Amino acid sequence: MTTLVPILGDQLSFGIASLRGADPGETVVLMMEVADETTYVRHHKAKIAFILSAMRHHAQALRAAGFRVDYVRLDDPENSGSFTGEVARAVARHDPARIVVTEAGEWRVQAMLESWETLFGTPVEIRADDRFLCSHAEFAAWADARKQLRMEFFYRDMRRKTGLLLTPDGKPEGGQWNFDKDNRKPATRDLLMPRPASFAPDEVSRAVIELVASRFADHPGSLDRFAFAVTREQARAAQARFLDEALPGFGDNQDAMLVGEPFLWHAHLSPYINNGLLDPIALAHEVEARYRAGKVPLNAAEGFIRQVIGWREYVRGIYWWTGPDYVTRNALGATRPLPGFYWTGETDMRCLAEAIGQTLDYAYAHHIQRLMVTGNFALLIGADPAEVHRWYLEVYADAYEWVELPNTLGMSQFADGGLLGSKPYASSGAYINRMSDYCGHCRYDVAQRTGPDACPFNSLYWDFVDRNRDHLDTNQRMAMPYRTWDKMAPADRAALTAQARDFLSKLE
Ligand code: FAD
Ligand code: DLZ
Ligand code: SF4
Repeated sequence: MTTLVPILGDQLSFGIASLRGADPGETVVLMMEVADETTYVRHHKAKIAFILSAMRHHAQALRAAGFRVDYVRLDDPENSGSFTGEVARAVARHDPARIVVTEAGEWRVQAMLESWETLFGTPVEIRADDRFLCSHAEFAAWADARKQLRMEFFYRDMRRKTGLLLTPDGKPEGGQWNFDKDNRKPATRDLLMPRPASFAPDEVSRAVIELVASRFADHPGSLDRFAFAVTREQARAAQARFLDEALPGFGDNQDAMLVGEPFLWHAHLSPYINNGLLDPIALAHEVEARYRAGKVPLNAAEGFIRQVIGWREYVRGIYWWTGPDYVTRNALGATRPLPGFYWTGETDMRCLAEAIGQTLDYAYAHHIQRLMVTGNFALLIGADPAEVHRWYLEVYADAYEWVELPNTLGMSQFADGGLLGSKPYASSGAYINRMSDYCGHCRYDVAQRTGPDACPFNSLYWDFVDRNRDHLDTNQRMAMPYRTWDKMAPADRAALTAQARDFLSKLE
């Protein structure tokens, strides 16, 4: 009685639901490197290499634990190129009595899983992915009961559910649920700045890198700085390094940006959390333990825990609750193509050159770079949200649709009309100047709004506000910008509009 257990590339957790209770003697684990997954968008080369290398190492670890693993490589001449095609071939090879699989991380793949029972005439059990705190049903019950969704209230429920950072009588530690207002310090250079752990590619990674370099030469990004953890042990070492060195400064520096510093005090753990090498809930408990041991301040511990049990769970909830057509939303009617420099980093706007350049080098940018630099610029120019979504899904090593799409389309591009967040994350150059040293290294002057040296973000911001008045002027949180715009002298408004339109007309 063989059970076939397909394990997808983001299901590399030993405790994955589909393997729970499995008898290694009667189980065949199927892992599949397939062309459909590597090319449904043009993933960054390093992202593909990371995912495939981690899969190959996970297969070795499962074998060491006594499982029989049927592993299909990308260059296997018989490879059909799709999950469904590979499960079909595996059914023919192993004649399983049943298939057990953990639900997929996105609608596209979930539809495949749901087709298998009819296609193969074999019983298929699809198990819930319980690596998350909040089930789909629980999120739906929470969201259906509300007129307006706000992460902050969802987050408090997750704190209560886990008991994280609560006093013995159930109150938030420090008397507040959220210490975000303490987490907005601009970055200053520090010789002792933490560095995330990096790992020289081993033989398995080197083989994958070679495969990716030849097969995906036209995909964006570089393989030259590949230093990802690809085993559970390495990912745990990366986690330990973060907890010891960067976490204490995480809160204070969370929104900061510095030229030539891609990582700052951020964890750089999302690729490992999202593919299953690390357990996010255990990590949140570790962070709490560091706080209770007096090793990290409350604003750092709370800030980090909020990202993991708040934002991460909330965006997943939104993704599954809104349905497969969330991706088509375009509340602001934006249609402009993304400029070509998103794939090269070649622009004289220093903030964008930094954020995009490091993205192409490392398949990584931190949250504020994604939101307030590349996301903000795309929003201001009126870029097509579907295209912006594709770009983010391609270029980040941590990007899977369930987490990337709500962050991009909802939080960053306001294309869901304010379902996920209460106001557009649009800003002039002043925000970037306050939180970074980019402007001091830029050919533009952040203090100027018009003229050849004016920072483009300034006029683009006001043009965005003016252009989207029909969509935004009933939003309470936009009242101030509209008041300011209306109070401006007509000649100033006209000059800003002309400046922005001239800039936009010259974008590719
Ligand atoms: P840290 O800043 O150190 O944060 C700690 C952890 O919290 C992260 O590892 C991550 O697991 C979690 N986290 C933080 N913020 C979020 C969030 N908004 N949503 C979900 N998890 C969060 N994150 C992804 O994991 N995958 C994506 O594809 C992705 N796309 C994004 C697109 C846009 C436009 C924006 C604005 C944000 C996106 N994020 C995405 C969220 C966030 O930027 C990344 O999780 C974070 O930068 C990962 O780096 P880190 O591990 O150093 O995170
Ligand atoms: C992202 C990705 C890539 C690039 N390649 C593979 C692959 O070859 N095999 C695989 O199992 N998974 C891959 N993945 C991750 C899947 O796309 C991910 O598991 C699904 O999006 C989950 O819904
Ligand atoms: Fe970016 Fe403007 Fe600052 Fe240049 S001046 S780095 S374009 S915000």
